[in-house]
Amino acid sequence: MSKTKDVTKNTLRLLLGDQLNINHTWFSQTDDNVTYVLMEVRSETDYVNHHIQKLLAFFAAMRSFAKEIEQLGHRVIYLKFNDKSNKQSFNQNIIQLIDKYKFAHFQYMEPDEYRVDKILKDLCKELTITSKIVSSEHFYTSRSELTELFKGKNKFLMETFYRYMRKKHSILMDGDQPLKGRWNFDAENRKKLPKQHKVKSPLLFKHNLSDLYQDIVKSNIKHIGGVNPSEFIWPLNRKDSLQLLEFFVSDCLPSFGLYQDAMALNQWSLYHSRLSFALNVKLISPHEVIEKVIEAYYKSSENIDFAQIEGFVRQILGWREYMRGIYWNQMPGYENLNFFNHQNKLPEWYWNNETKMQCLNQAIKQSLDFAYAHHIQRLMITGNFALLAGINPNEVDQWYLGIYIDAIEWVEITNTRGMSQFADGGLLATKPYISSASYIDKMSDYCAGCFYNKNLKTGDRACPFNSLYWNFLAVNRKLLATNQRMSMMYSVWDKMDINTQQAIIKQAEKYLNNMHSL
Ligand code: FAD
Ligand code: DLZ
Repeated sequence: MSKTKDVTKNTLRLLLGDQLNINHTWFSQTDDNVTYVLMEVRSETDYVNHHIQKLLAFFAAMRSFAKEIEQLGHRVIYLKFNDKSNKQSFNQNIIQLIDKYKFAHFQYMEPDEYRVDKILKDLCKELTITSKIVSSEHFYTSRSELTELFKGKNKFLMETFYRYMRKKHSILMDGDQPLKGRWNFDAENRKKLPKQHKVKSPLLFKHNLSDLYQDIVKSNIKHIGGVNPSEFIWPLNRKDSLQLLEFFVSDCLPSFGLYQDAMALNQWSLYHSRLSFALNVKLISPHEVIEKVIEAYYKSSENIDFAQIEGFVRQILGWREYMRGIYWNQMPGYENLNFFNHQNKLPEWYWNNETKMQCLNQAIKQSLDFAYAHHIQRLMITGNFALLAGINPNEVDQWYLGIYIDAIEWVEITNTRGMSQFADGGLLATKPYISSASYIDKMSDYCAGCFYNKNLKTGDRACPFNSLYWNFLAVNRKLLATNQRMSMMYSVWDKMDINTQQAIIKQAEKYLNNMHSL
């Protein structure tokens, strides 16, 4: 550890709110010539209407990380959102700090978001001191790895990418073949939750963030959703994150894949890991999560079926890295895609869950209560409805980016605009993820007791998903009929008599014209 401070070597290193990686080489030794800065800025809090739990989680985790590295002996500047000297944007604060402390070098880690990447690149062009960008040392892949893998292709199949990753990193492999002889165990997974099945209560933390909450309210930072700030439930530091991983492995992993697509009334996270926030802010790494899960399998393969392990590894090694690759392949421009030219407004009830559709009511209520919904709720309930109802993808993105604790653009927009809204015309999904009530009923108990009737396509009590589903197919026939994977649905539609078809379209139009009161 160097104790002398040389002004000519004086370096400022920026840490973004999602760069809380204590295992980064930057922290392997202390250096008095290096100062770290973390900043809570209104440019980041105000670009979307965030859930209050997301704001609290980001700020509390950033504050805790700053304290941790300071205790290790690093020099740290921390700008709180209500500090008088805070200029409220990354670039203005950095310029001010360089001026004040005469830093001679500026360094930052690769941001995960294109917008922030551009802000910092533009800033570096303006600075009169030297600057350097380094890896965040978090992901398995580099930003450009997917682009290189699919060079010359116009379809980027996740399955191809996933197999490449399994082989490259020797994960769940037997030589060059997949362990257990298959790449995919989806057929064994994805069951409905049996009646009377009891899921153990999730591990919830109880952090007291009352003071921070009061300060946010006082500062008028706009936000949505509810919270009990004196018992904040999300992991805020590395210790919490590791504990949550332990809980997942012991209590959820044995049933993860099996009930991965299940949905149930009053069960907000089922067997999901709820690790996405900790992962996305880099409190925990994808490598250690995967290693822990595989280790658990080898320790007790009699309790944990291989299908569960493969299902989970696919999410992190496959989907997560794949989405990051797609993001850097497609940005900028992805944020403007609108394949179906959807222009409808998001119904008001997405913000207050006041809808009679029980599935949407449940998924939105828990999103407002916990800043969390699991994948199939995001895809097949809120996303499915938005797509069938022709909502403008900009509005859909704003909602997803604001409401979820784990929402950072690189992983939000690819999932929302790409996977869920098919706004990229099928770059990453081979067909739109849409369904009528029958899928929702198959995978959940939401339809029982709902105001609407899952079996009806027309009439005042007909489940809106039914007519909207067929209407979507009819309206978008030109864009979708050439897709082989849609042909079965079109042949079912074509077999309906014309009167039935007309009645369904009329019903859908009625619902679309009254979407806000559904
Ligand atoms: P688990 O079900 O336990 O899965 C484990 C981990 O796998 C997750 O923590 C996550 O890191 C990774 N993972 C799983 N599915 C995906 C996926 N499709 N893409 C990327 N990583 C995945 N995930 C985000 O992290 N941030 C988002 O903003 C986000 N927005 C989404 C929007 C829509 C419309 C959809 C359909 C999905 C979105 N996802 C997003 C992906 C996924 O729904 C969440 O990662 C998951 O629900 C987080 O909960 P969990 O940690 O309990 O996940
Ligand atoms: C999401 C978020 C919020 C709400 N606030 C901050 C902040 O004040 N300071 C910060 O450094 N980061 C914040 N973030 C995360 C960023 O908006 C952004 O998504 C990531 O840093 C991009 O990689």
